[in-house]
Amino acid sequence: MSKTARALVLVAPLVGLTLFAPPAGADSHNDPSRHGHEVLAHLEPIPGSGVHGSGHAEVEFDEKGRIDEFEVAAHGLLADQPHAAHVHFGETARNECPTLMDDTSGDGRLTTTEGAPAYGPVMLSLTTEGDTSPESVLAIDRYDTATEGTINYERDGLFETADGVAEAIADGKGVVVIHGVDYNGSGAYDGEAMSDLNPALPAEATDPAMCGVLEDH
Ligand SMILES: [Cu+2]
Repeated sequence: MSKTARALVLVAPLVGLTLFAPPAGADSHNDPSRHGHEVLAHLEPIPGSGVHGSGHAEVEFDEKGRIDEFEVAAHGLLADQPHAAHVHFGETARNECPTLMDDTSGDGRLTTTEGAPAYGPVMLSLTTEGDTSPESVLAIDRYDTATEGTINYERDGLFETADGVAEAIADGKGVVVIHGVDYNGSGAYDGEAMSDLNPALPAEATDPAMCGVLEDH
């Protein structure tokens, strides 16, 4: 704690101020005061994706630290196509959005795999119904379609997560990634490059489009 902060902590109770919220991450996950705890992400285009737009995501936790509400709103995505969206997290990842420094192939585009050192593997699939585990990573018929390029995703109810995933997200390490781009401007997922995740799909269908880290605000 800085000298100034320490001085303020000492002074604040004296003057009846409640300026200081508990430091993020310092409280226990079982602390009932964490009820309603939420983390937010500002979503920005992935470098090299050709996407122009923005968005945000919001995750709410219940009193036991489980995820019980997830919202994602974004615009500027390829219109009227499904967009897979996930929370990525990895113990050894940088827990951030990738930059063109991660473009190991040097083609000026980031595949999902090239972004992994930044955001890690898929830990939660933001499907509209059914399973939300990494198994649903490309369950494309259960992801939102971007009507006129806009996604408004909202899912209530407890999300099943593997051990440590909800905690990692609550602690600001989860990265929201929306996939699906249109490099050639054709208005559809096509082109000669194939996906690094599924060789039967065009790369455009799975390359990352937007990204943001879920953090306390
Ligand atoms: Cu993903």
